[in-house]
Amino acid sequence: MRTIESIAGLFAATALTLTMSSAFAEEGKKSVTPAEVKYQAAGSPLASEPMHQSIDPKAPAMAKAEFDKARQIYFERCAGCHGVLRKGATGKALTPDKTLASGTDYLKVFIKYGSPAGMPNWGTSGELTDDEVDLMARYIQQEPPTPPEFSMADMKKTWKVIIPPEKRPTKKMNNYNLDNIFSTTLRDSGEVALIDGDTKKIINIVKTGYAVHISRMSASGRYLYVIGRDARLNLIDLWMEKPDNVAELKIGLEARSVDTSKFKGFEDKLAIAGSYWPPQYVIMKGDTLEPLRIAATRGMTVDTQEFHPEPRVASIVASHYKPEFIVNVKETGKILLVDYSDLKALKTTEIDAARFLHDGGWDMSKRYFMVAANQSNKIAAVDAKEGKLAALIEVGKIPHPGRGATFVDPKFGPVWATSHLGDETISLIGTDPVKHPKEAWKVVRTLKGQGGGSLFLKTHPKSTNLYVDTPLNPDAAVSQSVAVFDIKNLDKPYKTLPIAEWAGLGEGAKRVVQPEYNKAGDEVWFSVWSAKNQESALVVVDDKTLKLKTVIKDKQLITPTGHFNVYNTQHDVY
Ligand code: DHE
Repeated sequence: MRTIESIAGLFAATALTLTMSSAFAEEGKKSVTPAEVKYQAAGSPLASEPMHQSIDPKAPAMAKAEFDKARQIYFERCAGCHGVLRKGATGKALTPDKTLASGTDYLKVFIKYGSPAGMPNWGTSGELTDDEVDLMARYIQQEPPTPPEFSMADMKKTWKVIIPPEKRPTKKMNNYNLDNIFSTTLRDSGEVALIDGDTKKIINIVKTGYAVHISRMSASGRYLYVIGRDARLNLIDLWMEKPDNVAELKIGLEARSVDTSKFKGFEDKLAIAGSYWPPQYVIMKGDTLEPLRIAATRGMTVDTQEFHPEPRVASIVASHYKPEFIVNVKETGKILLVDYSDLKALKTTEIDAARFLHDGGWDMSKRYFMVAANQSNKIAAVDAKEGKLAALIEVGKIPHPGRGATFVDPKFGPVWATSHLGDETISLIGTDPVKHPKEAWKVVRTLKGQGGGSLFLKTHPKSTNLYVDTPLNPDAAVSQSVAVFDIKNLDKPYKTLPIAEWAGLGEGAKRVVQPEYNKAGDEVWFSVWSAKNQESALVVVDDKTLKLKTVIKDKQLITPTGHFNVYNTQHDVY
Protein backbone atom coordinates (compact mmCIF):
# COMPACT_ATOMS: atom_id res chain seq x y z
CA MET A 1 0.00 0.00 0.00
CA ARG A 2 1.30 3.45 -0.89
CA THR A 3 1.40 5.79 2.07
CA ILE A 4 0.51 9.48 1.92
CA GLU A 5 4.18 10.29 2.58
CA SER A 6 5.43 8.10 -0.26
CA ILE A 7 2.97 9.74 -2.59
CA ALA A 8 4.18 13.14 -1.43
CA GLY A 9 7.59 11.96 -2.57
CA LEU A 10 6.27 11.58 -6.09
CA PHE A 11 5.84 15.32 -6.21
CA ALA A 12 9.55 15.74 -5.64
CA ALA A 13 9.95 16.10 -9.35
CA THR A 14 13.28 16.90 -10.80
CA ALA A 15 14.48 20.35 -11.61
CA LEU A 16 14.44 21.77 -8.12
CA THR A 17 18.19 22.05 -8.37
CA LEU A 18 17.53 25.67 -9.29
CA THR A 19 18.36 27.83 -6.34
CA MET A 20 15.16 28.72 -4.52
CA SER A 21 14.76 32.34 -3.72
CA SER A 22 14.56 33.31 -0.06
CA ALA A 23 11.02 33.78 1.26
CA PHE A 24 9.60 31.42 -1.30
CA ALA A 25 11.93 28.55 -0.39
CA GLU A 26 11.29 29.04 3.33
CA GLU A 27 7.54 28.70 2.90
CA GLY A 28 8.00 25.74 0.61
CA LYS A 29 8.97 23.69 3.67
CA LYS A 30 5.38 23.61 4.87
CA SER A 31 4.19 20.15 4.03
CA VAL A 32 0.86 19.61 2.32
CA THR A 33 -0.35 16.08 1.75
CA PRO A 34 -1.54 15.06 -1.73
CA ALA A 35 -4.89 14.17 -0.15
CA GLU A 36 -5.25 17.75 0.90
CA VAL A 37 -4.19 19.12 -2.47
CA LYS A 38 -6.89 16.96 -4.04
CA TYR A 39 -9.38 18.23 -1.46
CA GLN A 40 -8.62 21.88 -2.10
CA ALA A 41 -8.49 21.60 -5.85
CA ALA A 42 -12.15 22.34 -6.60
CA GLY A 43 -12.56 25.29 -8.99
CA SER A 44 -13.69 28.58 -7.53
CA PRO A 45 -16.80 30.18 -9.10
CA LEU A 46 -14.87 33.46 -8.98
CA ALA A 47 -13.21 32.32 -12.22
CA SER A 48 -16.00 33.89 -14.24
CA GLU A 49 -16.12 37.22 -12.36
CA PRO A 50 -14.72 40.19 -14.31
CA MET A 51 -11.82 41.83 -12.43
CA HIS A 52 -9.62 44.86 -12.98
CA GLN A 53 -6.05 44.33 -14.28
CA SER A 54 -3.63 46.68 -12.59
CA ILE A 55 -0.31 47.10 -14.41
CA ASP A 56 2.87 46.81 -12.40
CA PRO A 57 5.87 48.07 -14.44
CA LYS A 58 8.18 45.66 -12.56
CA ALA A 59 6.16 42.59 -13.57
CA PRO A 60 6.50 40.91 -16.98
CA ALA A 61 4.15 42.38 -19.57
CA MET A 62 0.74 40.76 -20.07
CA ALA A 63 -1.90 41.60 -22.62
CA LYS A 64 -5.47 41.90 -21.30
CA ALA A 65 -6.54 38.63 -22.98
CA GLU A 66 -3.58 36.80 -21.41
CA PHE A 67 -4.34 38.29 -18.02
CA ASP A 68 -7.98 37.22 -18.22
CA LYS A 69 -7.08 33.68 -19.25
CA ALA A 70 -4.53 33.39 -16.44
CA ARG A 71 -6.97 34.81 -13.93
CA GLN A 72 -9.49 32.17 -14.95
CA ILE A 73 -6.94 29.38 -14.54
CA TYR A 74 -5.89 30.83 -11.19
CA PHE A 75 -9.43 30.75 -9.80
CA GLU A 76 -10.12 27.32 -11.22
CA ARG A 77 -6.95 25.67 -9.99
CA CYS A 78 -4.98 27.75 -7.51
CA ALA A 79 -7.23 29.99 -5.38
CA GLY A 80 -8.41 27.18 -3.07
CA CYS A 81 -4.89 26.80 -1.67
CA HIS A 82 -3.28 30.20 -2.28
CA GLY A 83 -6.30 32.43 -1.51
CA VAL A 84 -8.39 34.83 -3.58
CA LEU A 85 -5.98 37.70 -2.92
CA ARG A 86 -2.98 35.33 -3.02
CA LYS A 87 -2.14 36.02 0.64
CA GLY A 88 -1.68 32.27 1.18
CA ALA A 89 -3.83 29.67 2.95
CA THR A 90 -2.79 26.01 2.79
CA GLY A 91 -0.51 27.02 -0.09
CA LYS A 92 2.10 29.72 0.19
CA ALA A 93 1.50 33.43 -0.36
CA LEU A 94 1.93 34.48 -4.00
CA THR A 95 2.00 38.23 -3.61
CA PRO A 96 4.31 40.25 -5.92
CA ASP A 97 6.76 41.05 -3.09
CA LYS A 98 7.55 37.31 -3.09
CA THR A 99 6.99 36.30 -6.71
CA LEU A 100 8.87 39.21 -8.33
CA ALA A 101 11.92 38.28 -6.30
CA SER A 102 11.71 34.71 -7.60
CA GLY A 103 11.40 35.64 -11.27
CA THR A 104 9.67 33.96 -14.20
CA ASP A 105 12.13 31.09 -14.75
CA TYR A 106 12.04 29.89 -11.19
CA LEU A 107 8.25 30.15 -11.01
CA LYS A 108 7.88 28.17 -14.24
CA VAL A 109 9.88 25.29 -12.80
CA PHE A 110 7.83 25.36 -9.65
CA ILE A 111 4.53 25.32 -11.51
CA LYS A 112 5.61 22.74 -14.05
CA TYR A 113 7.26 20.22 -11.72
CA GLY A 114 5.57 20.92 -8.37
CA SER A 115 7.34 20.68 -5.04
CA PRO A 116 7.93 18.10 -2.30
CA ALA A 117 5.83 20.31 -0.01
CA GLY A 118 2.71 19.41 -1.99
CA MET A 119 2.46 21.84 -4.91
CA PRO A 120 1.04 19.70 -7.75
CA ASN A 121 3.15 19.21 -10.89
CA TRP A 122 0.75 21.12 -13.14
CA GLY A 123 3.00 20.92 -16.21
CA THR A 124 4.36 17.37 -16.14
CA SER A 125 0.96 15.98 -15.18
CA GLY A 126 -0.42 17.41 -18.44
CA GLU A 127 -2.92 19.70 -16.66
CA LEU A 128 -1.24 22.84 -18.04
CA THR A 129 0.66 23.26 -21.32
CA ASP A 130 4.12 24.90 -21.38
CA ASP A 131 2.51 28.10 -22.65
CA GLU A 132 0.02 28.06 -19.79
CA VAL A 133 2.82 27.44 -17.29
CA ASP A 134 4.63 30.49 -18.70
CA LEU A 135 1.40 32.48 -18.54
CA MET A 136 0.82 31.58 -14.89
CA ALA A 137 4.43 32.36 -13.94
CA ARG A 138 3.96 35.87 -15.37
CA TYR A 139 0.47 36.26 -13.93
CA ILE A 140 1.43 35.65 -10.32
CA GLN A 141 3.97 38.49 -10.53
CA GLN A 142 1.16 40.97 -11.26
CA GLU A 143 -0.90 42.67 -8.56
CA PRO A 144 -3.67 40.21 -7.54
CA PRO A 145 -7.00 41.43 -8.92
CA THR A 146 -9.77 41.78 -6.37
CA PRO A 147 -13.19 40.28 -7.05
CA PRO A 148 -16.16 42.58 -6.46
CA GLU A 149 -17.94 42.94 -3.13
CA PHE A 150 -21.53 41.75 -2.73
CA SER A 151 -23.88 44.20 -1.04
CA MET A 152 -27.47 44.05 0.14
CA ALA A 153 -28.53 45.59 -3.18
CA ASP A 154 -26.62 42.86 -5.09
CA MET A 155 -28.32 40.20 -2.99
CA LYS A 156 -31.78 41.67 -3.41
CA LYS A 157 -31.33 41.59 -7.21
CA THR A 158 -30.89 37.81 -7.05
CA TRP A 159 -33.67 37.11 -4.54
CA LYS A 160 -36.61 35.07 -5.84
CA VAL A 161 -39.61 33.90 -3.88
CA ILE A 162 -40.89 31.20 -6.19
CA ILE A 163 -43.89 30.33 -4.02
CA PRO A 164 -44.72 32.90 -1.33
CA PRO A 165 -45.47 31.52 2.17
CA GLU A 166 -49.20 32.31 1.91
CA LYS A 167 -49.47 30.17 -1.26
CA ARG A 168 -47.67 27.19 0.28
CA PRO A 169 -49.45 24.19 1.80
CA THR A 170 -50.77 24.61 5.32
CA LYS A 171 -50.09 20.94 6.07
CA LYS A 172 -47.97 18.12 4.66
CA MET A 173 -49.38 17.28 1.22
CA ASN A 174 -47.50 14.05 0.55
CA ASN A 175 -47.25 10.59 2.09
CA TYR A 176 -43.50 10.56 2.50
CA ASN A 177 -41.97 9.81 5.85
CA LEU A 178 -40.23 13.20 5.91
CA ASP A 179 -37.95 12.23 8.81
CA ASN A 180 -36.28 9.61 6.66
CA ILE A 181 -35.75 11.57 3.45
CA PHE A 182 -32.13 11.99 2.34
CA SER A 183 -30.89 15.08 0.52
CA THR A 184 -27.96 13.87 -1.58
CA THR A 185 -25.52 16.35 -3.09
CA LEU A 186 -25.09 15.83 -6.84
CA ARG A 187 -21.89 17.81 -6.89
CA ASP A 188 -21.17 18.34 -10.56
CA SER A 189 -24.71 18.61 -11.86
CA GLY A 190 -25.68 21.43 -9.47
CA GLU A 191 -28.61 19.52 -8.00
CA VAL A 192 -29.70 17.58 -4.96
CA ALA A 193 -31.52 14.26 -5.13
CA LEU A 194 -34.31 13.93 -2.56
CA ILE A 195 -34.50 10.22 -1.85
CA ASP A 196 -37.15 8.40 0.15
CA GLY A 197 -35.14 6.54 2.79
CA ASP A 198 -37.90 3.95 3.28
CA THR A 199 -38.42 2.93 -0.37
CA LYS A 200 -34.98 4.10 -1.68
CA LYS A 201 -36.80 5.79 -4.58
CA ILE A 202 -35.90 9.24 -5.91
CA ILE A 203 -38.63 11.75 -4.98
CA ASN A 204 -37.27 14.69 -6.95
CA ILE A 205 -34.05 16.04 -8.44
CA VAL A 206 -33.98 19.69 -7.46
CA LYS A 207 -31.90 22.34 -9.30
CA THR A 208 -29.56 24.13 -6.92
CA GLY A 209 -26.29 26.06 -7.09
CA TYR A 210 -23.06 25.13 -8.88
CA ALA A 211 -21.02 22.38 -7.17
CA VAL A 212 -23.62 22.27 -4.42
CA HIS A 213 -22.04 21.72 -1.03
CA ILE A 214 -24.24 21.06 1.99
CA SER A 215 -27.89 20.68 3.04
CA ARG A 216 -29.29 21.72 6.40
CA MET A 217 -32.77 21.51 7.98
CA SER A 218 -35.02 24.03 9.67
CA ALA A 219 -35.85 23.36 13.33
CA SER A 220 -39.35 22.02 12.48
CA GLY A 221 -38.06 19.69 9.76
CA ARG A 222 -40.20 21.34 7.06
CA TYR A 223 -37.63 23.41 5.19
CA LEU A 224 -34.42 22.19 3.60
CA TYR A 225 -31.64 24.68 2.77
CA VAL A 226 -29.02 23.88 0.12
CA ILE A 227 -25.94 26.01 -0.53
CA GLY A 228 -23.82 25.87 -3.71
CA ARG A 229 -20.17 26.85 -4.06
CA ASP A 230 -21.43 29.72 -6.23
CA ALA A 231 -23.21 30.99 -3.08
CA ARG A 232 -26.68 30.26 -4.45
CA LEU A 233 -28.94 29.27 -1.58
CA ASN A 234 -32.09 27.26 -2.28
CA LEU A 235 -35.03 26.76 0.04
CA ILE A 236 -36.99 23.54 -0.48
CA ASP A 237 -40.42 22.95 1.09
CA LEU A 238 -40.84 19.30 2.11
CA TRP A 239 -44.59 19.75 2.69
CA MET A 240 -45.32 20.11 -1.04
CA GLU A 241 -46.86 17.22 -2.90
CA LYS A 242 -43.53 16.96 -4.68
CA PRO A 243 -40.96 18.79 -2.54
CA ASP A 244 -39.26 21.54 -4.56
CA ASN A 245 -37.70 25.02 -4.48
CA VAL A 246 -39.81 27.79 -2.98
CA ALA A 247 -37.17 30.54 -2.70
CA GLU A 248 -33.66 31.35 -3.85
CA LEU A 249 -30.96 33.90 -3.02
CA LYS A 250 -27.34 34.42 -4.01
CA ILE A 251 -25.59 35.34 -0.78
CA GLY A 252 -22.18 36.22 -2.23
CA LEU A 253 -19.86 34.98 -4.96
CA GLU A 254 -18.54 31.84 -3.30
CA ALA A 255 -19.83 29.98 -0.23
CA ARG A 256 -19.91 26.71 1.72
CA SER A 257 -22.14 27.02 4.80
CA VAL A 258 -25.74 27.52 5.91
CA ASP A 259 -27.81 26.87 9.05
CA THR A 260 -31.09 27.94 10.63
CA SER A 261 -32.27 29.25 14.00
CA LYS A 262 -32.98 26.39 16.41
CA PHE A 263 -33.46 28.10 19.77
CA LYS A 264 -36.90 27.90 21.39
CA GLY A 265 -39.16 30.63 20.05
CA PHE A 266 -37.05 31.14 16.93
CA GLU A 267 -37.75 27.81 15.21
CA ASP A 268 -37.83 28.25 11.40
CA LYS A 269 -37.62 32.05 11.80
CA LEU A 270 -34.11 32.80 10.53
CA ALA A 271 -31.42 31.34 8.31
CA ILE A 272 -27.74 32.24 8.09
CA ALA A 273 -25.24 31.60 5.30
CA GLY A 274 -21.54 32.39 5.24
CA SER A 275 -19.44 33.18 2.20
CA TYR A 276 -15.84 32.53 1.23
CA TRP A 277 -16.00 35.65 -0.95
CA PRO A 278 -16.73 38.35 0.03
CA PRO A 279 -15.73 37.38 3.59
CA GLN A 280 -19.08 37.92 5.31
CA TYR A 281 -22.25 36.24 6.49
CA VAL A 282 -25.89 37.14 6.01
CA ILE A 283 -28.92 36.51 8.20
CA MET A 284 -32.18 35.96 6.32
CA LYS A 285 -35.87 35.35 6.93
CA GLY A 286 -36.21 31.59 7.30
CA ASP A 287 -39.25 31.04 5.07
CA THR A 288 -38.42 33.45 2.21
CA LEU A 289 -34.63 33.97 2.34
CA GLU A 290 -35.16 37.74 2.41
CA PRO A 291 -31.71 39.07 3.35
CA LEU A 292 -31.93 41.10 6.57
CA ARG A 293 -28.45 41.74 7.91
CA ILE A 294 -24.94 41.33 6.48
CA ALA A 295 -21.84 41.32 8.69
CA ALA A 296 -18.22 41.32 7.49
CA THR A 297 -15.62 38.93 8.91
CA ARG A 298 -12.48 40.82 7.85
CA GLY A 299 -10.31 41.47 10.87
CA MET A 300 -7.26 40.52 12.89
CA THR A 301 -5.79 37.03 13.10
CA VAL A 302 -5.90 35.27 16.43
CA ASP A 303 -2.16 34.67 16.81
CA THR A 304 -0.02 37.42 15.23
CA GLN A 305 -2.92 39.91 15.33
CA GLU A 306 -2.44 41.11 11.78
CA PHE A 307 -5.25 42.30 9.54
CA HIS A 308 -6.53 39.56 7.23
CA PRO A 309 -8.39 40.82 4.15
CA GLU A 310 -10.12 37.56 3.18
CA PRO A 311 -11.02 35.39 6.18
CA ARG A 312 -13.52 32.89 4.79
CA VAL A 313 -16.61 31.78 6.69
CA ALA A 314 -16.31 28.04 7.29
CA SER A 315 -18.84 26.02 9.32
CA ILE A 316 -21.87 27.63 10.93
CA VAL A 317 -24.05 25.94 13.53
CA ALA A 318 -27.11 27.05 15.49
CA SER A 319 -26.85 26.90 19.28
CA HIS A 320 -29.42 24.95 21.31
CA TYR A 321 -28.59 26.98 24.43
CA LYS A 322 -29.16 30.55 23.29
CA PRO A 323 -30.49 32.45 20.27
CA GLU A 324 -27.01 32.31 18.74
CA PHE A 325 -25.28 31.20 15.58
CA ILE A 326 -21.73 29.91 15.95
CA VAL A 327 -19.76 31.23 12.99
CA ASN A 328 -16.27 29.87 12.41
CA VAL A 329 -13.93 32.22 10.56
CA LYS A 330 -11.20 30.26 8.88
CA GLU A 331 -8.15 32.45 8.36
CA THR A 332 -8.45 34.65 11.46
CA GLY A 333 -9.11 31.64 13.72
CA LYS A 334 -11.98 33.43 15.47
CA ILE A 335 -15.25 31.82 16.54
CA LEU A 336 -18.13 34.29 16.56
CA LEU A 337 -21.20 33.75 18.70
CA VAL A 338 -23.78 35.87 16.90
CA ASP A 339 -26.84 36.68 19.00
CA TYR A 340 -29.74 36.81 16.55
CA SER A 341 -32.42 37.95 19.02
CA ASP A 342 -32.10 41.58 17.86
CA LEU A 343 -30.70 42.09 14.37
CA LYS A 344 -30.71 45.87 14.80
CA ALA A 345 -28.36 45.58 17.77
CA LEU A 346 -26.31 42.57 16.78
CA LYS A 347 -24.26 41.34 19.74
CA THR A 348 -21.27 39.20 18.84
CA THR A 349 -18.91 37.39 21.19
CA GLU A 350 -15.53 36.88 19.53
CA ILE A 351 -13.68 33.83 20.80
CA ASP A 352 -10.00 33.31 20.07
CA ALA A 353 -9.38 29.75 18.86
CA ALA A 354 -6.76 28.83 16.23
CA ARG A 355 -6.29 29.53 12.54
CA PHE A 356 -7.87 27.51 9.75
CA LEU A 357 -11.19 26.70 11.39
CA HIS A 358 -13.14 24.42 9.09
CA ASP A 359 -15.79 21.80 9.98
CA GLY A 360 -17.21 20.50 13.23
CA GLY A 361 -20.18 19.28 15.28
CA TRP A 362 -21.69 19.08 18.75
CA ASP A 363 -20.57 16.81 21.57
CA MET A 364 -23.17 14.39 22.94
CA SER A 365 -24.69 16.94 25.35
CA LYS A 366 -24.92 19.57 22.53
CA ARG A 367 -23.33 22.09 24.88
CA TYR A 368 -19.84 22.02 23.35
CA PHE A 369 -19.20 22.71 19.68
CA MET A 370 -16.07 20.89 18.51
CA VAL A 371 -14.48 22.50 15.47
CA ALA A 372 -11.34 21.54 13.58
CA ALA A 373 -8.63 24.15 13.07
CA ASN A 374 -7.38 21.87 10.35
CA GLN A 375 -3.98 23.27 9.36
CA SER A 376 -3.23 23.93 13.03
CA ASN A 377 -3.85 20.24 13.86
CA LYS A 378 -6.19 21.24 16.67
CA ILE A 379 -9.80 20.92 17.76
CA ALA A 380 -11.39 23.90 19.50
CA ALA A 381 -14.12 23.09 22.03
CA VAL A 382 -16.54 25.99 22.47
CA ASP A 383 -18.83 26.09 25.47
CA ALA A 384 -22.13 27.36 23.99
CA LYS A 385 -23.64 27.76 27.47
CA GLU A 386 -20.89 29.92 28.96
CA GLY A 387 -19.93 31.54 25.65
CA LYS A 388 -16.23 30.79 25.88
CA LEU A 389 -13.50 28.44 24.74
CA ALA A 390 -13.40 25.28 26.86
CA ALA A 391 -10.15 24.00 25.35
CA LEU A 392 -7.87 23.76 22.33
CA ILE A 393 -6.86 20.16 21.84
CA GLU A 394 -3.87 18.95 19.85
CA VAL A 395 -4.90 16.02 17.58
CA GLY A 396 -3.42 14.26 14.50
CA LYS A 397 -2.47 15.80 11.16
CA ILE A 398 -5.23 17.90 9.55
CA PRO A 399 -8.34 16.82 11.44
CA HIS A 400 -11.45 16.57 9.24
CA PRO A 401 -14.45 15.43 11.28
CA GLY A 402 -17.39 16.53 9.13
CA ARG A 403 -19.73 16.71 12.14
CA GLY A 404 -17.64 14.17 14.07
CA ALA A 405 -18.93 11.10 15.93
CA THR A 406 -20.20 11.06 19.52
CA PHE A 407 -20.44 7.96 21.69
CA VAL A 408 -19.61 6.56 25.12
CA ASP A 409 -16.17 5.02 25.25
CA PRO A 410 -16.40 1.94 27.55
CA LYS A 411 -13.36 3.14 29.52
CA PHE A 412 -13.32 6.93 29.21
CA GLY A 413 -16.99 7.98 29.06
CA PRO A 414 -18.52 10.36 26.51
CA VAL A 415 -16.20 11.23 23.63
CA TRP A 416 -16.29 13.12 20.34
CA ALA A 417 -14.12 11.72 17.57
CA THR A 418 -12.41 13.03 14.46
CA SER A 419 -10.47 11.34 11.68
CA HIS A 420 -7.73 13.07 9.68
CA LEU A 421 -6.80 14.01 6.14
CA GLY A 422 -3.09 13.89 6.86
CA ASP A 423 -2.66 10.65 8.82
CA GLU A 424 -4.39 7.35 9.57
CA THR A 425 -5.40 8.15 13.15
CA ILE A 426 -8.78 8.75 14.73
CA SER A 427 -8.64 10.93 17.85
CA LEU A 428 -11.21 10.36 20.62
CA ILE A 429 -11.59 13.42 22.88
CA GLY A 430 -13.24 13.26 26.32
CA THR A 431 -16.19 15.71 26.50
CA ASP A 432 -17.69 15.28 29.96
CA PRO A 433 -15.97 17.66 32.41
CA VAL A 434 -18.47 16.85 35.21
CA LYS A 435 -18.37 13.04 35.48
CA HIS A 436 -15.03 12.49 33.72
CA PRO A 437 -12.97 15.58 34.59
CA LYS A 438 -9.62 13.82 34.15
CA GLU A 439 -10.47 12.84 30.58
CA ALA A 440 -12.21 16.07 29.55
CA TRP A 441 -10.63 17.89 26.60
CA LYS A 442 -7.88 15.30 26.22
CA VAL A 443 -7.28 12.77 23.48
CA VAL A 444 -8.17 9.72 25.54
CA ARG A 445 -7.63 7.20 22.79
CA THR A 446 -6.10 7.10 19.33
CA LEU A 447 -7.38 4.50 16.88
CA LYS A 448 -5.52 3.51 13.75
CA GLY A 449 -7.64 3.46 10.62
CA GLN A 450 -6.93 2.39 7.06
CA GLY A 451 -4.84 5.43 6.15
CA GLY A 452 -4.86 9.19 5.63
CA GLY A 453 -7.24 10.98 3.30
CA SER A 454 -10.24 10.57 5.60
CA LEU A 455 -13.03 13.16 5.41
CA PHE A 456 -15.91 11.82 7.50
CA LEU A 457 -16.71 9.41 10.31
CA LYS A 458 -20.07 8.56 11.78
CA THR A 459 -21.98 6.63 14.43
CA HIS A 460 -25.53 6.81 15.79
CA PRO A 461 -27.00 6.64 19.34
CA LYS A 462 -28.65 3.29 18.45
CA SER A 463 -25.52 1.78 16.89
CA THR A 464 -22.30 0.38 18.30
CA ASN A 465 -20.37 0.82 15.06
CA LEU A 466 -18.06 3.66 14.06
CA TYR A 467 -17.53 4.05 10.30
CA VAL A 468 -14.48 5.91 8.98
CA ASP A 469 -14.14 6.79 5.29
CA THR A 470 -10.85 7.47 3.42
CA PRO A 471 -11.96 8.85 0.02
CA LEU A 472 -8.81 10.85 -0.62
CA ASN A 473 -6.31 8.11 0.15
CA PRO A 474 -4.06 7.52 -2.88
CA ASP A 475 -4.50 3.74 -2.65
CA ALA A 476 -7.70 2.73 -4.50
CA ALA A 477 -8.26 -0.24 -2.19
CA VAL A 478 -8.42 2.21 0.72
CA SER A 479 -10.37 5.04 -0.96
CA GLN A 480 -12.98 2.54 -2.18
CA SER A 481 -13.72 0.94 1.19
CA VAL A 482 -14.54 1.95 4.78
CA ALA A 483 -13.24 0.86 8.16
CA VAL A 484 -15.74 -0.12 10.86
CA PHE A 485 -14.73 -0.09 14.52
CA ASP A 486 -16.69 -1.82 17.28
CA ILE A 487 -17.36 0.86 19.90
CA LYS A 488 -17.88 -1.80 22.63
CA ASN A 489 -14.39 -3.12 22.03
CA LEU A 490 -12.15 -0.47 20.56
CA ASP A 491 -9.01 -2.59 21.03
CA LYS A 492 -10.32 -4.99 18.40
CA PRO A 493 -9.02 -4.41 14.85
CA TYR A 494 -11.41 -2.68 12.48
CA LYS A 495 -13.35 -4.52 9.77
CA THR A 496 -13.12 -3.36 6.17
CA LEU A 497 -16.23 -3.13 3.99
CA PRO A 498 -15.58 -3.11 0.20
CA ILE A 499 -18.33 -0.58 -0.51
CA ALA A 500 -17.26 0.34 -4.07
CA GLU A 501 -17.00 -3.33 -5.05
CA TRP A 502 -20.52 -3.90 -3.70
CA ALA A 503 -21.75 -1.04 -5.91
CA GLY A 504 -20.81 -3.06 -9.01
CA LEU A 505 -19.78 -0.09 -11.14
CA GLY A 506 -17.47 0.16 -14.14
CA GLU A 507 -14.46 2.46 -14.56
CA GLY A 508 -14.04 5.37 -12.16
CA ALA A 509 -12.42 6.67 -8.99
CA LYS A 510 -15.34 5.23 -7.00
CA ARG A 511 -14.36 7.13 -3.85
CA VAL A 512 -16.47 6.01 -0.93
CA VAL A 513 -17.56 9.09 0.92
CA GLN A 514 -19.59 10.18 3.94
CA PRO A 515 -21.35 7.56 6.02
CA GLU A 516 -24.85 8.74 7.01
CA TYR A 517 -27.45 6.81 9.04
CA ASN A 518 -31.14 6.56 8.36
CA LYS A 519 -33.51 7.84 11.02
CA ALA A 520 -33.87 4.48 12.79
CA GLY A 521 -30.09 4.16 13.05
CA ASP A 522 -30.11 0.64 11.59
CA GLU A 523 -28.69 1.32 8.13
CA VAL A 524 -25.82 3.42 6.81
CA TRP A 525 -25.64 5.15 3.42
CA PHE A 526 -22.43 5.80 1.46
CA SER A 527 -21.80 7.64 -1.80
CA VAL A 528 -19.59 5.90 -4.34
CA TRP A 529 -18.31 8.98 -6.15
CA SER A 530 -16.89 8.83 -9.68
CA ALA A 531 -16.47 11.51 -12.36
CA LYS A 532 -19.35 13.32 -14.04
CA ASN A 533 -19.23 11.14 -17.16
CA GLN A 534 -19.06 7.88 -15.19
CA GLU A 535 -21.57 5.89 -13.22
CA SER A 536 -21.80 6.51 -9.47
CA ALA A 537 -24.08 4.95 -6.86
CA LEU A 538 -25.30 4.97 -3.28
CA VAL A 539 -24.65 1.89 -1.19
CA VAL A 540 -26.80 1.08 1.85
CA VAL A 541 -25.33 -1.19 4.53
CA ASP A 542 -27.19 -3.07 7.26
CA ASP A 543 -25.67 -1.72 10.47
CA LYS A 544 -26.28 -4.91 12.51
CA THR A 545 -24.85 -7.44 10.07
CA LEU A 546 -22.43 -5.11 8.19
CA LYS A 547 -23.77 -6.72 5.00
CA LEU A 548 -24.91 -5.00 1.83
CA LYS A 549 -28.58 -4.05 1.95
CA THR A 550 -29.20 -2.13 -1.31
CA VAL A 551 -27.41 -0.35 -4.11
CA ILE A 552 -29.21 2.74 -5.43
CA LYS A 553 -28.32 3.44 -9.06
CA ASP A 554 -29.91 5.91 -11.42
CA LYS A 555 -28.52 7.85 -14.35
CA GLN A 556 -29.63 11.03 -12.58
CA LEU A 557 -27.29 10.32 -9.64
CA ILE A 558 -24.35 12.28 -11.04
CA THR A 559 -21.33 12.64 -8.71
CA PRO A 560 -23.13 12.02 -5.41
CA THR A 561 -21.04 13.13 -2.42
CA GLY A 562 -22.62 14.34 0.84
CA HIS A 563 -25.99 13.07 1.98
CA PHE A 564 -28.11 14.43 4.75
CA ASN A 565 -30.86 12.50 6.49
CA VAL A 566 -33.64 14.93 7.43
CA TYR A 567 -34.13 13.81 11.02
CA ASN A 568 -30.44 13.44 11.85
CA THR A 569 -29.61 16.82 10.32
CA GLN A 570 -32.56 18.52 12.00
CA HIS A 571 -31.61 17.15 15.44
CA ASP A 572 -27.81 17.09 15.08
CA VAL A 573 -27.64 13.32 15.48
CA TYR A 574 -24.12 12.03 14.82
FE1 DHE B 1 -16.64 20.48 2.08
C1 DHE B 1 -18.71 20.55 4.87
C2 DHE B 1 -15.49 23.57 2.86
C3 DHE B 1 -14.27 20.19 -0.38
C4 DHE B 1 -18.09 17.57 1.06
N1 DHE B 1 -17.02 21.80 3.61
C5 DHE B 1 -17.89 21.64 4.66
C6 DHE B 1 -17.83 22.81 5.51
C7 DHE B 1 -16.92 23.66 4.93
C8 DHE B 1 -16.41 23.03 3.74
C9 DHE B 1 -16.53 25.02 5.44
C10 DHE B 1 -18.62 23.01 6.79
C11 DHE B 1 -19.98 23.57 6.48
C12 DHE B 1 -20.87 23.73 7.71
O1 DHE B 1 -20.93 22.82 8.55
O2 DHE B 1 -21.53 24.77 7.84
N2 DHE B 1 -15.11 21.65 1.39
C13 DHE B 1 -14.82 22.88 1.85
C14 DHE B 1 -13.71 23.44 1.10
O3 DHE B 1 -13.24 24.61 1.20
C15 DHE B 1 -13.13 22.37 0.27
C16 DHE B 1 -11.85 21.92 0.96
C17 DHE B 1 -12.69 22.74 -1.14
C18 DHE B 1 -13.73 23.35 -2.01
O4 DHE B 1 -13.35 23.86 -3.06
O5 DHE B 1 -14.90 23.35 -1.68
C19 DHE B 1 -14.24 21.31 0.39
N3 DHE B 1 -16.23 19.10 0.61
C20 DHE B 1 -15.23 19.18 -0.29
C21 DHE B 1 -15.26 18.06 -1.21
O6 DHE B 1 -14.47 17.87 -2.18
C22 DHE B 1 -16.35 17.15 -0.76
C23 DHE B 1 -15.73 15.87 -0.22
C24 DHE B 1 -17.32 16.72 -1.85
C25 DHE B 1 -18.20 17.81 -2.37
O7 DHE B 1 -19.41 17.60 -2.40
O8 DHE B 1 -17.70 18.86 -2.77
C26 DHE B 1 -16.96 17.97 0.37
N4 DHE B 1 -18.12 19.27 2.84
C27 DHE B 1 -18.59 18.15 2.22
C28 DHE B 1 -19.70 17.61 3.00
C29 DHE B 1 -19.87 18.46 4.11
C30 DHE B 1 -18.87 19.50 3.97
C31 DHE B 1 -20.48 16.35 2.67
C32 DHE B 1 -20.92 18.35 5.23
C33 DHE B 1 -20.55 17.34 6.24
C34 DHE B 1 -21.62 17.13 7.30
O9 DHE B 1 -21.76 16.00 7.77
O10 DHE B 1 -22.33 18.06 7.66
